[in-house]
Amino acid sequence: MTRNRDPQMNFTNGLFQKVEISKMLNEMAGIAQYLWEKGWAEGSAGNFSINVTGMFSDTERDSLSSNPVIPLSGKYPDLARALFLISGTGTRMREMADNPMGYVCFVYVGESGSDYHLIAGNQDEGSVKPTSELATHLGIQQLLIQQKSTAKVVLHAHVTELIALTQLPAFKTEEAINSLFWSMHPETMLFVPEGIGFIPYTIPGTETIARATLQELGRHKAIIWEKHGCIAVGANLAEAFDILDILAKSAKIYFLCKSTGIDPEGLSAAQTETLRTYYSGLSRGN
Ligand code: 2HA
Ligand code: ZN
Repeated sequence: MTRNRDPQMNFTNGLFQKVEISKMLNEMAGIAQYLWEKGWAEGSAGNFSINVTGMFSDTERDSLSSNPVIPLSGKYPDLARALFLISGTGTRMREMADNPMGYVCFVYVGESGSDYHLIAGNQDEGSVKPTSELATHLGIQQLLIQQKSTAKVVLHAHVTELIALTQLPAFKTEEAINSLFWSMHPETMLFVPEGIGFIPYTIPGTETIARATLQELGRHKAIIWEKHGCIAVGANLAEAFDILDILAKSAKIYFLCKSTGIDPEGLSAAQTETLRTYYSGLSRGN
């Protein structure tokens, strides 16, 4: 029998035994299943990151420094010694739904903010590396910290209905696409009163898309990447998912109406503004 000679390795394994983390794995499995069923996670599409720094003590996190170190392409000084649970690159959401631990990894950012220690979820089955959109996730996570946001989760998915909207010339501006959302489904005003940010087509996974996304996320909690997909932030996975779901519903209503050959009526600009005033007096979820 092999003996555990390295107490730090013990804790590394213990990461997944934390009650909060096992609850989170259950939530991940549920959301991964929804993303797959909705058709928003074809192949290995979709990814997420969760800031779990607060769930571990400084000592526990520091002990993770014994894990392999990997340089980052950017520098994230505000993420120094922060810990994230991140979906693995090449991960199929439909597989994650059955075995969340096998398709996630922990990313522990080093002191300098320019490298990280990798702890794969399923160490028995080889290492899981973080999503190809890591730069975007870390950039957003850093912004959330700078903004003292309560959001801990960044979720990316290929929401079919929203991608389809970005294929239509009429909806390629932030103003046009938000007017559509609010006018097709009034509840989008409750979930995203500030509207979504619109980012013209850029190659996925690049620093360029990460930078453009950051600029927009200063003012929005959801972003659409033209002809690619969306990003939403939330206090937890369910909250980020809800935002995408409600926006998708709005887009779906539009397409359903159009499929009859008749243009939808929508809310008028005046009705939308009255709704904005009404909802701004209510807390979300009412
Ligand atoms: O995770 O969706 O944008 C794969 C992707 C890349
Ligand atoms: Zn994508």
